[in-house]
Amino acid sequence: MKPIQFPKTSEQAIELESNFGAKNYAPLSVVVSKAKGIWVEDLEGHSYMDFLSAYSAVNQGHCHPKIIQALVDQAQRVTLTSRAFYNDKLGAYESYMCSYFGYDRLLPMNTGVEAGETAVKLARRWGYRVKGIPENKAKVLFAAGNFWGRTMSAISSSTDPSSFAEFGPFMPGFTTIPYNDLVALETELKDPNTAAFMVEPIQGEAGIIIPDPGYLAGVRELCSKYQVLFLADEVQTGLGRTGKRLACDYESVKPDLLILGKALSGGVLPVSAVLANNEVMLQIGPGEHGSTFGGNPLACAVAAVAIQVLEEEGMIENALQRGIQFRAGLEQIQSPSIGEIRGKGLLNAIEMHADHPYSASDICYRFKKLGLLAKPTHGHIIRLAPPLVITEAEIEQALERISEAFHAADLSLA
Ligand code: IF1
Repeated sequence: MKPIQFPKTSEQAIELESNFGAKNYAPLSVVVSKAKGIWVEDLEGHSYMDFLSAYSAVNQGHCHPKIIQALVDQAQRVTLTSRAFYNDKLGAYESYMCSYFGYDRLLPMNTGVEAGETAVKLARRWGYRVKGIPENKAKVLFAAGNFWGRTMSAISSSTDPSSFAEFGPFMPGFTTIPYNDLVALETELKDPNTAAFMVEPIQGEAGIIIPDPGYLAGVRELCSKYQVLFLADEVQTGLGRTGKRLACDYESVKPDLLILGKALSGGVLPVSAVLANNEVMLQIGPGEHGSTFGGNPLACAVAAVAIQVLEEEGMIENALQRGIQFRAGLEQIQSPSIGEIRGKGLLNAIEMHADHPYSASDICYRFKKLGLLAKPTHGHIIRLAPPLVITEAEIEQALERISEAFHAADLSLA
């Protein structure tokens, strides 16, 4: 068989995908061929500031040298043993993570949604065996506007038709309640069959929706009061993204189950995890859950360093400070199209007036021509989330490009 021929131009790359790929994405027309830190480069050598960070999977910056070195070193020893045997990295990684996040145990998976599924299974099993919910009657609550992946369970809890339409029938036992609404939450918590409430501390896909101060503390208090597990989906908000180790840290609340993914590997390979204490985690025994790649030594070696560099290189504090700088700069951009600017740390969004003559997509296309990559969510919201290694000067450079894009768009309407 002939060896594979990779494209030499962006046009060739796009055409190949157009001719042979599934159509489950409509990417921005940029073809990334290499990346380092906050910068990505296309096949023609144009550089761009990455303000999406692969949806917060490259918090540590693209191709972080220490993470790549951990990958290369481990890849030359052993990459996958399956869990039929032990490997020499998983136990140390579990111990390291449990100590870092303050839980008894860790269950390793690969993608964020697998960790979410794992958390729901643990919650249901705990509901039956500890809370005493009748078999197959466990209810799990989710917040409207949630996004935790694309599996049948995840879309069964979704309120976004683009996620669930025409994929039914759906997983039973899931109820959605309004986000940021403690009264609605308490009403559902009173149902003795409620086992868990899964919630993002800040909703990502919904458009960087930040709940009122006290919401997370209220969730914690009410879940404890009604013996319901609080599952925090920190796949996108975790690992420094919002300027704290976890977004839950803003209110010093500790969820019963912590769901991590994305930047857990620094964007190098899929690594996710659920952390919980013994009362929950030990409800699943040998042979009752697992995954071929879950807990593989390559993932453990990479993830350990991905966490280490977050701390060693002060990325979390940098996210806090750069976020303050970034939002202050965004507020200076006087454009009639800009409605609200919001965010925490380096998870930010510009919400444009939905009826404005130009769209978020138009602006993102202008960003691209000015050397900055971002993607709209829900039509008129632009998510702006660069890697946490971004410097003060690079924030200023990005603000210049963002400001220029809006002013050029406004001038085009004059
Ligand atoms: C796509 C969105 C972001 C997540 C939260 C779990 C998962 C995700 C809070 C599942 C994944 C990804 C999925 C990816 C794009 C991206 C995304 F736009 F889809 F919604 F980030 F906002 N919890 N989010 O955000 O993790 O299984 O993907 O590893 O589907 O296009 P995963």
